[in-house]
Parts: sequence; structure tokens; C-alpha cells
Amino acid sequence: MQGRVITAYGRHFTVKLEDGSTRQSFTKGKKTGVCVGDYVRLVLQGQEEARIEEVLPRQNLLYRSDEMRSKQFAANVDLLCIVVAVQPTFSEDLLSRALVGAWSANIEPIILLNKIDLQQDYPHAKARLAVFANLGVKIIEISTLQANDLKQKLIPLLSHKTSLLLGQSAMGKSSILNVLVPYAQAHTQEHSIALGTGKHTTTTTCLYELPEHQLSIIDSPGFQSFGLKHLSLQEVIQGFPEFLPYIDYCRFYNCTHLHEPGCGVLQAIAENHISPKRHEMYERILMECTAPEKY
Ligand SMILES: Nc1nc2c(ncn2[C@@H]2O[C@H](COP(=O)(O)OP(=O)(O)OP(=O)(O)O)[C@@H](O)[C@H]2O)c(=O)[nH]1
Ligand SMILES: [Mg+2]
Ligand SMILES: [Zn+2]
Repeated sequence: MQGRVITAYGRHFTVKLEDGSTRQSFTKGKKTGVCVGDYVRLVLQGQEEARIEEVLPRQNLLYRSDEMRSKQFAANVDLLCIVVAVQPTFSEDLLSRALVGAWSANIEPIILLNKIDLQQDYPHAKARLAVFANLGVKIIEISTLQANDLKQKLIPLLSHKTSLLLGQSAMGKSSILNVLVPYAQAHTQEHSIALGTGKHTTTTTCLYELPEHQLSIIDSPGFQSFGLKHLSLQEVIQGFPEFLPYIDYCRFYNCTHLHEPGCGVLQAIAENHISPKRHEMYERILMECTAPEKY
């Protein structure tokens, strides 16, 4: 029997089977590492439960890691939707990190600029995204208050795919989910204010399906950090696609593009082809990575 993990609470998982029914599932012993989006092989136990025997090979896995711990976001993701909003202000640093995470895991990223109905602050938010637009990242402007327009823009992009909504708290991830998948009825911040449950509204990652468009979409809790300590030098470089055309000009085949003489990337910065801000970000991420003494 096979299925797909749609939620995870510690060692308890909800798995959706091929016939559309769901099972509360668990892993044998202390085995963990199962995450939302995983396809698993399981053995049914009674009418409602199942035991996960094996995680089937993953197409990819998006995760973050820092000194303290690493955390899996989701597996088998075709499209990473990084959600930012006109208000509250989003962090460019976190946005850049999410992009690096996606590119290094071979996941296509797009940016959703939400709450464009907040007209006063809209130009400023748009201007802050220009550097990302210049990288060739698709930016889709939406408002959950304009549901039809949102669906027209997003459904063609999300059909036949598994997409992950990722972003800081209060950017509107669950509100977007609710427009796309009405049965989800995910709690949004308005509910948490009403219930007095605080700032982070969504507390668990959860996958929803819209069968008529063969669309799977994963809502996740707002993130406040996106450590990339697990990446190798090559993977970090993969996260800065605008460096690629210039790397061919580096004098040394193992150039780290930090301080080497004859570095094509540093040359491109000097000639204004690469943003110095992006290079600073590259340097910061590299310094966090495993074995910084190498550089
Ligand atoms: N004006 C406006 N408000 C919006 C829009 N989308 C969402 N909101 C509001 O923004 C607040 C946060 O929305 P949520 O959907 O809960 O945000 P979230 O990203 O899921 O937040 P976490 O679950 O904490 O990560 C809520 O009060 C929403 O009603 C929009 O397009 N325009
Ligand atoms: Mg939410
Ligand atoms: Zn170089």
C-alpha cells in the first residue's frame, strides 16, 4: 500500500492513500525523517491506522539548518512559492535565503507579492523586489481580497504540481490557500486575534489537494530563520545563478569568488553586472556553512 504524507506531528503522520482515504500513521521504533510531501509504503493496521515501512525515493527535500538544528520543510516539491506582502514589511535576507534553498535543491522558486490592495505601501514593496525580478524570478502580484484574479493568476502555474507556500508570519499564506482550496478553511491571523492565540497562526505543515486541477499545495508555519549551513560551496554558488556566466572567467578552477585574483565574479561586480548586495549575501551564507576554515 502506498500513500503521501499530508501532515506530520512528531512521529505521527496523516497519510493519504491512493483511494483518497486517510490513515493515522506512525513509524517503527525511533525512525524519523519522514516529512510532509513524502511518498511512503505502509502496512494497514485495523480500520484507521497504518505503519510506515519505507519512505520512497525523494525527488527533492527543502530544509534549513543552523548550529542548533535542522528542520525539513517538505519533500517532493515542484514549485516553491515564497510569499511576501506589501504589509508587514518582509525581510530581503530571508527571501534571498529561501531562493538559495530552492535553487540548491533544484526546486523552481516564484515570489508571490500578496496584499497589493494596500495601495499606499505597494510601490515601496515592489521596488524592494526589483533586485529579485532582475534575477529572472517570476513575481506574481495578488490580493486575497480579489479571489478571481488570484485564481486566474495562480491556478495555471500550480496545476499538475506540488507547491509549497513559504514565508514569514502574516504574509498571507493561509489566506491564499483558502482562496485556492476552499475546503481547507485554514486558520488565518484574523482568527488568531479573535481567539487570542498570538502571532504565529499556522503551527503545522499541511498538504491539500485540488483534484480538478491536479494541484497539491502545502501551507507551512511562518519562518523566522533560514539557515543554510548544510550547503556545500557548489550548492551555495548554485543559489546565485547570476554569477554563473562570469565563473568561466575565474583564473582558478576552485575559485570561491571571495578574494581570489583574476576572479570573474569580482570583476563583474566591479563592472556593475552583479549587485554588491547579492555578493555580500553570498559571503554571509558561505561563512555559515560547514567547515568555513576552507575559505
Ligand atoms: N489587506 C489584505 N490583507 C490580507 C491579504 N491576505 C491576507 N491578509 C490578512 O493578513 C493577515 C495574515 O494572514 P494569514 O493568512 O494568517 O498569514 P500567514 O502567512 O498564513 O501567517 P502564519 O500562519 O502566522 O505564518 C490576516 O489578517 C489576513 O486577513 C490581502 O490580500 N490583503
Ligand atoms: Mg498561516
Ligand atoms: Zn571567482
